[in-house]
Amino acid sequence: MKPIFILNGPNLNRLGKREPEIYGTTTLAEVEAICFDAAGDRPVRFHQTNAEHQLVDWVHEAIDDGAGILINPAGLSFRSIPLLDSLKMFPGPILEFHISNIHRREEIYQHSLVSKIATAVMAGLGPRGYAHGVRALIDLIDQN
Ligand code: DHK
Repeated sequence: MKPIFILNGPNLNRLGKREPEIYGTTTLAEVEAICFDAAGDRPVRFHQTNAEHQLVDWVHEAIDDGAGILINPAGLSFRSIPLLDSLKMFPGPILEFHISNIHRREEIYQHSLVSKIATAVMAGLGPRGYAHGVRALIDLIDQN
């Protein structure tokens, strides 16, 4: 069974301490455990990086190996053409996930380039919302 790729962008390694009023107090390690639990017997590759090129490299791995991608591009959502171009090559479902509701935040956070290619977008469910994202992605995979 092909794995799902759960990819997280810059600053998400600081979850739990980073602006808890926006992102909550759940740590990235706890988010990872939530994702593995929600995935059941579906294999998971869970990554976080602060580097754009590393995120692109993981998307390339998913192109060759992955059944689906759940991605929180974080700040790379809004300006990264290399990330958008890599996602365009992915043949399976892509679920874009944001912990916060980016549409009611500052203007700079309201126009995601990734949304132009994502199969579905989730935003505002908080860090525990990753579980819903994983289950929704698996459902999209099973529909294919
Ligand atoms: C996370 C970030 O780091 C921000 O740059 C995005 C996103 C929002 C989130 O809500 O998960 O704007």
